[in-house]
Amino acid sequence: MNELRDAANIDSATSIAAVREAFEREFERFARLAERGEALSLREIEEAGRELGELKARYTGRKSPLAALKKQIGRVAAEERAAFGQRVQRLEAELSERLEAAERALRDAGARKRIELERLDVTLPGRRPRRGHLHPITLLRQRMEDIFVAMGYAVEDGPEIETDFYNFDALNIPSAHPARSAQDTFYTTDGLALRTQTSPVQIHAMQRRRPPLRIIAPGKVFRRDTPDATHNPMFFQIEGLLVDRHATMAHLKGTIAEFVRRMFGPHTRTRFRPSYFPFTEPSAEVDYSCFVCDGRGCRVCKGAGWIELGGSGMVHPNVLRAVEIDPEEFSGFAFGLGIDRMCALMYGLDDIRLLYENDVRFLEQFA
Ligand code: 2U9
Repeated sequence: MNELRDAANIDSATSIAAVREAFEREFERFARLAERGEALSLREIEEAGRELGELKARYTGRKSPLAALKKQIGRVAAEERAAFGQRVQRLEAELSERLEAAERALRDAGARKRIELERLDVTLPGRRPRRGHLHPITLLRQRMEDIFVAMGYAVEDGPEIETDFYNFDALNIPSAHPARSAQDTFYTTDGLALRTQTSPVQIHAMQRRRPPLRIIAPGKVFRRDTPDATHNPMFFQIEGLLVDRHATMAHLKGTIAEFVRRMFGPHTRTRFRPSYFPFTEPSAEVDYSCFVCDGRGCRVCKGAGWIELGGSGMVHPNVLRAVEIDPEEFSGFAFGLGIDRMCALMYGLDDIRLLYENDVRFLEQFA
């Protein structure tokens, strides 16, 4: 009987060691996993957690070797029972301590990983895209276009690179004219000119559609100027042209007077001064009463009470002849003004180049 008990005790003792050993073998990889939690993916951490749960159930659950050992306590010889019981308890404490530590480590690693992954909080409201707006020159051009369109003018467009015929000859600008020199005009290597005014657009338009016609030609023009506060080698202008039977200087004056009234208010007055341009005869420069002081004189009009608008005149017969319009049957008037200059004046810019620097802090003031 004693022998049998001893055998059972030895058996129990070896079982405890065997269970511990088997646990150690299987648990080892979780101890290592928990240590390098950072290097694992969230899926690996979660998978390890599940497997650890299974290991725990297998070693400490109802049908586990530990449960079997605990049941065995009652069957061990009375004098051995306390010692055996303590050893089983120690094993149990050891297993649950080690399992818990690994569980905690994996849980922490998982939580850290999740925070890391969720650092991009998709529930945050989006950053509103900054709303753009048109360039001040474009805004001003559109205002002018609207006024002329309302007066029956069509908006025409054309190339920025032209032959000498369209940029000069058809406009009655003689070959010897200084504007044609490479000093004043940009030429390509094959002898084409960057248009120095938008008039060539209107030469094309007159060739394409016969009079009567009313057109405006807004766009970029190029002149070989050294940039300074009031000059830029590229700037914008808008030109207008009317060709019809019996068109007179009175129509020109009435048209421009109405334009400035619509542009600056109904009280705005105009003034015409004689001038000279090769493409118009007679020619006149146009001033309008200052939109700030209404003619009394201020800083904007430099005390004059008047602001220069641009040039104008009756289309030169040679220009009409160049596009095969009979100057005996038709006459026309034309005018031109610089958009940049007007823009600078209206917004009180002291330097025209600001309009081309593309500094958003400047441009967004025109939203
Ligand atoms: C055709 C015939 C004649 C357009 C005209 C001006 C006078 C003029 C300047 C104003 C300031 C250019 O931007 S600026 O430097 N323009 O003074 N322009 S008459 O005359 C034309 C146009 C087209 C076929």
